[in-house]
Amino acid sequence: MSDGMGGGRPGPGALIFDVDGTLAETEELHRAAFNAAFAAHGLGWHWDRPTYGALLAVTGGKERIRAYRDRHAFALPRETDIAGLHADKTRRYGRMVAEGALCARPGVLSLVAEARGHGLRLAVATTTSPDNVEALCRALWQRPAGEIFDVIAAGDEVGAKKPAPDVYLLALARLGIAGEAALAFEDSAVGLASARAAGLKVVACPSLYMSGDDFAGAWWLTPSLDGAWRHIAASF
Ligand code: XBP
Ligand code: MG
Repeated sequence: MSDGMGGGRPGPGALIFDVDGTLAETEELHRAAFNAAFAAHGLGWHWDRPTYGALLAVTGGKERIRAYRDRHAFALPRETDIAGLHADKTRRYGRMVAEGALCARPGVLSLVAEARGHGLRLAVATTTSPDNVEALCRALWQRPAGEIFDVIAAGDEVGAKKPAPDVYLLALARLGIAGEAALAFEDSAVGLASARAAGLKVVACPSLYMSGDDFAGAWWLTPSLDGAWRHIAASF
């Protein structure tokens, strides 16, 4: 095994984390923020769990709103309304996160600490916005995102969102390493496909909404990241 960094230490040189569903079970809070924004804008829309579960196949909140509007032929007056509506949703989500509505998934905090302690670099490859990553890091670690992760790559920075490899390729480029030197962490088949297409091995840890996904192709499929560092250090 090589560390991908030329240092001779076994294991990966960097860990790249998905955010929603991987660091925390965020999607019920996203759903609440979408519904609150819809109500505030007088739209008469409400996404229940089955509706939202189906809509999660569309990655990205703006894209999800647009897909719902288009599928149901609801009229939103102008395209700009989607951006405004989504910005309102993001503000509401950020406030809920800051109020303490989320906690880390089991094993996440210790995995990040152990990887950091062993000299690995840490990155994020997410479909959500940098604002949401910031809010989540402050809630989970009580520290800014830039103190937890060396690199943050977000969906709006790339041409195509997951399952395209773009956001992982951007994270790798910012880390200055090749895909085989890093290990990705994902909760969904869409995220798994994105990371695999960028050349990464993937630890798949299905989230609540994604438990029915097909995770074939994962390097390691596990229900929890509790104790994950030991497995990774021994097996990568
Ligand atoms: C999952 C997503 C996101 C969130 C909503 O992202 O598809 O769109 O559901 O976030 P991840 P936004 O890659 O982190 O799993 O409304 O900010 O897009
Ligand atoms: Mg995810």
